[in-house]
Amino acid sequence: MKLEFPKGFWWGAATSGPQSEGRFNKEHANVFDYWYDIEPEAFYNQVGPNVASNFYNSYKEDIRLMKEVGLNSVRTSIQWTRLMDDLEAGTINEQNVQFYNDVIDEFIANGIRPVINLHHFDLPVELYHKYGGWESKHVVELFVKFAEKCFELFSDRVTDWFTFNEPMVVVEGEYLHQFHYPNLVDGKKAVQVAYNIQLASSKAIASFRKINQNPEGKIGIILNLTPAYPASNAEGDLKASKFADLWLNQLYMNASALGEFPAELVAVLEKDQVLWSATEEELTIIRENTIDYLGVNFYHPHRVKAPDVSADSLAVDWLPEKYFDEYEMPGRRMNVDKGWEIYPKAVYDIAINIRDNYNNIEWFISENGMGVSREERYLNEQGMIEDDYRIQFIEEHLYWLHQGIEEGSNCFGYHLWTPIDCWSWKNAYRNRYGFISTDIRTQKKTIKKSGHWFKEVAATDTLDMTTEVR
Ligand code: BGP
Repeated sequence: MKLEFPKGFWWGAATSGPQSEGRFNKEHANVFDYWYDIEPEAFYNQVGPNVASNFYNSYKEDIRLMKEVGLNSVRTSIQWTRLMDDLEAGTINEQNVQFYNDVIDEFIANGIRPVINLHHFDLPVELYHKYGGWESKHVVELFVKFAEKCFELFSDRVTDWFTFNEPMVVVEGEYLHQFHYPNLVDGKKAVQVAYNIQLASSKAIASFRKINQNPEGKIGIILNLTPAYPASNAEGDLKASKFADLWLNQLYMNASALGEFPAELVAVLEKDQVLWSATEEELTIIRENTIDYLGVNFYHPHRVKAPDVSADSLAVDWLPEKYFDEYEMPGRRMNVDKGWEIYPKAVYDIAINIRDNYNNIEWFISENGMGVSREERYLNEQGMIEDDYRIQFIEEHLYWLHQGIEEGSNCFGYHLWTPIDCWSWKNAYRNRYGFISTDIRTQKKTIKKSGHWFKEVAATDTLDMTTEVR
């Protein structure tokens, strides 16, 4: 079966500054840099972000490899902690401006569209220590200063911009589930942080509209828009799924794409006395500065059920999870290494949701991928990793994406996480996702079987399915 994708489709991959560059020549530390400095044992094999995949030093060779696997677009992020000199004054570090200029020019010279994101989990830690990080509206202003510098410096060549990667993961990691420094559990703060990040995104978009130098320029946000499937049709499970969808998906999706937070969510937060503090002026900024397009990261679905314990018996003050519990569906198909369910059809459900509920806004899959550990198990005699499981994984997701496009969803691309195996936060280099492998001792990089395979798909805009879709 051959599936044709629209001409001009983005065939690419995504990484981020903090996960690929390494900390070379950086004046500031982000929350992960700092966490590693104070508690290296929290990271898999005690490997931190100091070298990552060495992109700061090897970007020329790395981009050449990305070209070799046929990518026509690549997302990375500009690190706030690298670009800026004085965070308050909004002054820049000239040497690092040069670095990002060189990277952008190198992508363009290799025929690769640079897609630039501004925040990928990398809050400067000093802004947490001084102001409470995203709890503070002053930090929102400092982020906008950084964003404005990026637009001034690079929007002559960069046409594709995104404000935040997975803001809900920042909320969960920093304020609910303890996987991003400062590892707090505080539902009320989490709600304010969720709001402040949306405000930061909308304000950055407002600045973009004034500063952008390129008539082709567009700006959006990257969301992990993951369906929250109910465990059953029982009323409690449906209610749980409804709230999970409001909190996990609609909060950012509605505010970013439609300019309004979902009224039902606001009503619940108000009733529970945890609603964010917002001014009319801020809400107007959010209303008037919606996104041009959207990136969707999809790895695994959420499955939810009615909570086991009654909400009022929870020990902590307020948590969104008082309204839903995670549900492990019997017989679910798993990527055991990462512990995530594999459910490719969700991509179709996402496509239809965007088509029907969000004015069929333009969007692309900005991350999808399969993290596998000890991939050297699959090395062949020529030294290439034969990652047929990854080819199958991509094919199945592309199949359902294609189906969504056929039915009118306005999707313009697919990016794998990630071009070159990179550093994965707490998991460090445990699970590998790339088209290209990295030997972290020598930094030798080698194209995997999936990379060679993808080149053909990208060159022809055609997927010749070898996998039976399940
Ligand atoms: C996404 C992040 C990426 C990347 C990816 C893989 O949520 O945007 O930065 O890390 O997940 O997940 P992990 O690194 O946890 O294996």
